[in-house]
Amino acid sequence: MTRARFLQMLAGWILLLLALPLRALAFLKITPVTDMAPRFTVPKGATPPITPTPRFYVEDISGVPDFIKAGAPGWVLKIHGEVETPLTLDLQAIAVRPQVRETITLSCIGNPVGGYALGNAKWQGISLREVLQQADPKNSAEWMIVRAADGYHESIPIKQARHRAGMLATHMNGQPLTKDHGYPLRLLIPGLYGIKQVKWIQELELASERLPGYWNKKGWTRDARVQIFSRIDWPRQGDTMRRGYHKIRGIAFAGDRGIIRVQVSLDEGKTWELARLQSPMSEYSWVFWSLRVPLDRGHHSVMVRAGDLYSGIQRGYKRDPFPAGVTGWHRIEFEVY
Ligand SMILES: Nc1nc2c(c(=O)[nH]1)N[C@H]1C(S)=C(S)[C@@H](COP(=O)(O)O)O[C@H]1N2
Ligand SMILES: [Mo]
Repeated sequence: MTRARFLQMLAGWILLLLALPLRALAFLKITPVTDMAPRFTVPKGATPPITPTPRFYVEDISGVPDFIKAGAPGWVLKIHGEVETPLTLDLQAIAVRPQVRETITLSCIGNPVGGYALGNAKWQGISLREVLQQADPKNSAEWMIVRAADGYHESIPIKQARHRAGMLATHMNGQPLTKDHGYPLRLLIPGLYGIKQVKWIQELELASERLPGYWNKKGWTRDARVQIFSRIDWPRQGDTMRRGYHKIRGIAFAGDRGIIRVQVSLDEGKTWELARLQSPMSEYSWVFWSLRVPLDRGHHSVMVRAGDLYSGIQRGYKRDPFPAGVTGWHRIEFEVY
């Protein structure tokens, strides 16, 4: 063993010992989210309908891999395993296939109530469903295992992988994917949290058994279906404003299930008023809601909840992001003078 290797090991053990108390707390549910840490910014003004790429949240286990930093020389995507026709696609082969475009909102499963670790972008790429059709999975293929250049991996049931809008994306907001967001190729399947939307993809393996995903091995959900989410964007916590009419507004999102209503309460949940919905940019995009209300002098609170096509109204029960995404209503307080 070299000296450098020994020191590296020693550092590893010390870090592990330091991490142990944190882990113990995680078990007690005091700090349940120890290492899922999406990086995001809270926009100063109104939330733009399409999140500009530089302001789109970023989340990954160890940053951009060196191979990608170097420009991913000789990169290919391998589709193999339980298929009749294994495929190898390079960037040229991907560029000449029919292109699909869709607006899809992406949310980190670690996003807290009222949080900003979600963004909406216009994606372009090739249809995952068509690639799978061409590879021709055998009957034994139940799972699609996705592997990436940073060692990250996920398993997706083949039925979900065949989602009609599932995409292998090369472009985001009209530009080639940035390295942060998965250059040269990332997965996007509407309805699922970010943990399934693998960046820097190198391999799709069709298999009869699933391989537990990176986060699943740490106790997070195995299916990662997006929970209904709604957020108040204006007013902000602690704002002050003059008495009179004001427009409360925000966003709501439910993966691929479509928001059908948003309700707002100004009396701690005793009564709920129906907000106005803007038409969504796509079936898979967040929607903007607003409600014009008269406000009298005093201290106020506002809460929001949303409903989708299939799961009724958002539950008020506050649950941490771990292990399956937050539930609970966003609530803020403000003053009127
Ligand atoms: N290869 C790889 N893909 C990944 C991850 C990762 O760590 N490695 N993190 C996932 C998580 S948890 C999220 S929320 C999304 C975030 O995508 P973004 O950084 O483009 O916003 O990427 C997903 N894809
Ligand atoms: Mo995430």
